[in-house]
Amino acid sequence: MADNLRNIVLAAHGGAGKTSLAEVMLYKTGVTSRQGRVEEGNTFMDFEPEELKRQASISSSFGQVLWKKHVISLIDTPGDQNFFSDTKLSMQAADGVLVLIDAVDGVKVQSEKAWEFAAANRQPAVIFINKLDRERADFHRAFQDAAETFESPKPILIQLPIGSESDFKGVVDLIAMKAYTYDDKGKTKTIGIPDDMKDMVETERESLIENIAEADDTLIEKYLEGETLTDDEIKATLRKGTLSRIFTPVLCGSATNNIGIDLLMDFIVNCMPSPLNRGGITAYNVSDDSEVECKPDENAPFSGYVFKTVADPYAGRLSIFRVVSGKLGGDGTFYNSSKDSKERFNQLLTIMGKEQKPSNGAGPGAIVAVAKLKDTVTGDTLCADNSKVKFKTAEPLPPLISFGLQPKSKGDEDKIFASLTRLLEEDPGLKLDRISETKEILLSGSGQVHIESTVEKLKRKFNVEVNLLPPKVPYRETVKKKVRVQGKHKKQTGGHGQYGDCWLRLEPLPRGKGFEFVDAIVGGAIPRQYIPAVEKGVIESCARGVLAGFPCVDFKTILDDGSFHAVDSSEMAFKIAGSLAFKKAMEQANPILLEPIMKVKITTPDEFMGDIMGDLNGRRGRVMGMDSVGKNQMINAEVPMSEFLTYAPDLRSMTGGRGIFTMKFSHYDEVPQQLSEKIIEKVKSEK
Ligand SMILES: Nc1nc2c(ncn2[C@@H]2O[C@H](COP(=O)(O)OP(=O)(O)O)[C@@H](O)[C@H]2O)c(=O)[nH]1
Ligand SMILES: [Mg+2]
Repeated sequence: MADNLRNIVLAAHGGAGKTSLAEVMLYKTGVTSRQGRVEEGNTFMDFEPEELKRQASISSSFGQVLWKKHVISLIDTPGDQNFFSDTKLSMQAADGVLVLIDAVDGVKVQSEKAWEFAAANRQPAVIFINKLDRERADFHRAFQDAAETFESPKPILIQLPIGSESDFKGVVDLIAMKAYTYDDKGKTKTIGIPDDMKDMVETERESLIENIAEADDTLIEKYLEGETLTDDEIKATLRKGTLSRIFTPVLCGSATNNIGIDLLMDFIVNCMPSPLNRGGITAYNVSDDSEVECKPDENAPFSGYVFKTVADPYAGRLSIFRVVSGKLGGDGTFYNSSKDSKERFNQLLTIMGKEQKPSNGAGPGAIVAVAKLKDTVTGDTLCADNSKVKFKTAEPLPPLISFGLQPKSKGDEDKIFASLTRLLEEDPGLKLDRISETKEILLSGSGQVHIESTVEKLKRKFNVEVNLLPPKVPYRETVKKKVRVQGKHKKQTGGHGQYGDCWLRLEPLPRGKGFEFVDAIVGGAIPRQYIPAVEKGVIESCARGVLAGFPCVDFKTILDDGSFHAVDSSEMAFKIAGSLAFKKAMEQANPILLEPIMKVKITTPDEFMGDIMGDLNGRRGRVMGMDSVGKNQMINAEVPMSEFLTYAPDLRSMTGGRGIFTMKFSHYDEVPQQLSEKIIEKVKSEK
């Protein structure tokens, strides 16, 4: 079974035609009875409302076709940068990568990124130049583009198109030296190689044979000695060279016009890896961390890893995983070694577009799903109880932008937080935070569209609505001077009075030290039981500083004197006294604003260094160092968070999408005076 299985992931930038290509394969093999179109919102692979609205995939999806006694299991991925964590995580589940190139637009950045993931996974690839029927399609320019951007494994042409743009009607196969045309139903006709192509076909065939021969030492010798290579030798070496990543064969056609699709599926069956070709995957023994190889062997203990989770408010959580070794029945149990938990499942499932079909078993290489596991999330390893191993799985991309979420109906905060937690299980590229002092919910992701589509899903799946607020900076306040003040709360009119009186010293502490309270009362000036009340008063009022209401940090208060009243003093009275004292002290102690400073790493091709450095300067950034990494430069810098909230789109436009960055919190630092005034002004005007 594993021998006849081909797990193929479709990868490329958005709009290259991945979903359309999967669609035509499903149609051609009889899985569907008509060929849907992305524009009409009726394709097999795009079915989520958020995808239909955008006419683009935002989540990876699955389907299987049967072709020449082989199962081709297809993974369609989103090509947009906003949803690329899902693409990255899903790619690891495949054995071979099918990269599409749009014959009009050429190779775009996200295709390059996908190519890099494939290289990191050591996955063999095939390139399909698509959309040759379109106006301004240019096969040779597209191939040139591929050859330049995808240097390794070197792209080699194994087909040539017959006709171009609206006259595009078929393909010459340079291996079999045959020509095929297609009618408007996708039916194939074998024809002779067109006369006007004969010269070009000869030249391209010659350079193809040379390229293929290079993958085999004895073959290249034979070739260089001028001997003719047999068809079998050529075919076997084409397969061998593809599987060992010596070259990447390039095919061509049109997904929507059903041209060249049969040849593409032939190629997948003949030259793309089966799970057996992929071989064992390295895991770690849970007991002693030693390396083990999990081989694609049905008789080995079961192991697999979860690479995707789908949240469904009704059906529960669906965990999608790849079986690496061993086999599973239609129901059963396994062990989750990432969570140290035993899991049970009632029904193994195969995913076909939006549907899940019961399956009665799965072996090495199978991509299957189960519902309602209790502890399992994306990235977890599942294994047999008696052979506990853990895989190292791909990581999502770090979030780059954050937005505040405001419930449309008051009081929905907790529901929003709970529902988002469920959506995070499905999308590990998201990050959720709750700022404790403001209760504000902060959602971070890969880009604005990522956050917006998450908010749409939140409404559709969980029926809660939110407004997106612009990203907010968590400023802090602190003091610069030492002061000593009195806080006195006295109310002695009518019945039971209130009396609390304390003397506080307020002193600055170094950055990052937080808050300290020192009890320096001697001689019972304030009775013991009231001292914690004073501290409480200070803590409560320092949550809202005197400048703009941001929490006050990095200070020390010393309680050194006070007085009390035998009848009227109470905890409440001393708490109020503490709070009054703190506010007064803070006002006198030269309060200032602090802002979060982020550590950022920016990686970019050389040529954009000048622009990026100039831009960093304008953002009050401090460059800490530079390194070259391969063909790129990496800049380490510290930048105020407020200047970096929308860096992602800016960096993209500065570098044509080639630059990437990561950032994390470093420390708090003083806001420059002028800026501080503006921030305070702004906060006050918002109130
Ligand atoms: N003319 C033409 N259009 C195509 C072809 N393949 C895809 N398209 C169109 O290109 C657009 C993007 O296709 P889609 O499959 O969604 O691309 P994806 O983002 O890579 O999944 C859609 O409007 C398709 O109808 C093709 O071979 N020829
Ligand atoms: Mg798509």
